[in-house]
Amino acid sequence: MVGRVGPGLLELTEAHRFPNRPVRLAEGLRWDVLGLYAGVLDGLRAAGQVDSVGIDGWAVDYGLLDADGALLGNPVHYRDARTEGVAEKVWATVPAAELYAATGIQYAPFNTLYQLAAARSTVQLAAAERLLLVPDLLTYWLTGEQGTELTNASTTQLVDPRTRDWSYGVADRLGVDLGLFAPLRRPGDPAGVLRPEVLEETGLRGPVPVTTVASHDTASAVAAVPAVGERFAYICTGTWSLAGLELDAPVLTGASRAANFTNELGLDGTVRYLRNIMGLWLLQECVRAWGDPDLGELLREAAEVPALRSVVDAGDAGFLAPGRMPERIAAACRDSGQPVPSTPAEITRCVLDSLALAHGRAVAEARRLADHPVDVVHVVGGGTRNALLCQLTADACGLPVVAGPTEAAALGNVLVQARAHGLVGDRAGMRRLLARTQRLSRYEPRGDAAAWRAAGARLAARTA
Ligand code: LRH
Repeated sequence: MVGRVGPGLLELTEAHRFPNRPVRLAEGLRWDVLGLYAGVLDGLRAAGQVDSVGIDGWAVDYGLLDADGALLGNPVHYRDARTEGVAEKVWATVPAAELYAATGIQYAPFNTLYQLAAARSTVQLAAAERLLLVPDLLTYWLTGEQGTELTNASTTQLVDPRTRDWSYGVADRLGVDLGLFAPLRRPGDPAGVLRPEVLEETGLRGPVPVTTVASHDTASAVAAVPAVGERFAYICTGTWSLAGLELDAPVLTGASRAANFTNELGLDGTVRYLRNIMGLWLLQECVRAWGDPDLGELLREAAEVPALRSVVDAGDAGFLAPGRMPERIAAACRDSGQPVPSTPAEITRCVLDSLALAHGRAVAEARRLADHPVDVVHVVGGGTRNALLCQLTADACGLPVVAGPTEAAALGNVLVQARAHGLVGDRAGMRRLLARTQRLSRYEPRGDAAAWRAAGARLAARTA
C-alpha cells in the first residue's frame, strides 16, 4: 500500500497484493515467510520511489535466527495445535491470576509465552540466538537491523503494561531468556535503511529510510480510528474482530481477567483494552468449505433469514483451528439446543448474528470494566465492506456505528511514518485528518436492543 500524506491529504493506493497462505506440513501448520518477504519486495518494486517504508503484521508469531542471523525453520502458525494444554503447565509455575496482574494480557492459547513453553525442548529453540516477531523479521530482512517493536511485543505476554518494558519477573520465573529478544523500539523510531541488495532488487534509489510503526496490525488499525474525542469504542474487523477501548492505563482487575479482556499496548503508550472475537474467520472458513461462492449473493440471502434464530459463542477458542467450519457451527447450535442452520445462507446469518452479538457484549463489558463512556462505535477493517454485519453490530450495541476506513492498518502505518517525518501532528491530528479524508458510513441502531440482550443471556445460559 502506498500512502500520500500532506496538509488535508491522505490517500492510499494498492501497489500489489499477494495471498498469505499457511502450509500444513507433517510437523504442523507453518507460515510461508519467505513467500511473504518475496511479496514485500514485489510490492516495493511496484510502488516505485518512496520516502519511507514501514511494516506491520499479525501478532504473537516469530522467527528464530541462529548466531549468523539465518532463519531456523519456518515460523509456526498460531493456529497450530502445539500449544494445546500448555497454558495449564505454565500456570503451575505462575498462576494465571499473577500472569494477568503482571502483563494484563488475556488468555489465548497462542500467546508467544505459551508458544515458547511448547517449544521448550526443541532443537530449534536451543540453537536460537535471536527471536524476531514477524514484522520485525521482515524489517530485519529489509534493513539488516534487529529490534523488537513495543506494541507487538506486548502480545508476547512478556511485557508489563504499566512500565511499558519487559516483565522481568515473569520471564525469570518461567525461564524465558529475554536476551533472545532484540532491544525494544517504539513507533516513530528509525529502523534503518533498505539494504543495497534490496535497492538493487526493487529498483529503488537509496537511501530509503525504514521507520518503526505500530507494527502490531491491530495497533496500527486503532491508530487509524477516525474518532473525534475520547467517548468511543472500536471494532477492528477482519480475520479477527478486536473490540474495545483506547485507554491511558491498563485495567488489571480480577473482573477484567474473568471477562478475558486484554491490555495490549498502542501508539504513544496508550492501552488497547479489548477482547479477541473469532471474527470473519468463521465466515472465511465456511466460504472455503463451500468452494468460494459469490459473497455478495450469500450476504443478500443471509439478510433475508430471520434474525437471532441460533447463535454460537464467537469467542470460543474451539473455532480457532481451520477445517470443517460449517459442520462445527451446526454442531455448536445442536449441542446448545437451538435450531440447526443448514443452508449456506442460514449458516452465514448465524455467523453474522453471533459476531454482532459478541461485538455488542464486548463493547458493553469494556465500558463497564473500564468505567469509560461510549457514544459511538467505530468499525474499521475488512468487515466495513459487510453492510449487514455493520448494521447488526449497531443493533447489538444499541449505539451508532461509524464504519471505515477499510484499510485502517495500512493508514495507521502510513500516518505514523508521516508523523515521524514531520508531516502530521499528534494522534488527535491524525484522527482529524482521517475523519476529513476517508469515506465513512453511519449505521443507526434499529430498535430492539432487548432482543439482543436476551439472545446474549440465552447463549450464556446454554453454553455455561
Ligand atoms: C489480527 C491479530 C490480532 C491477534 C491475532 C493473532 O491480525 O494481530 O490482534 O490477536 O492477529
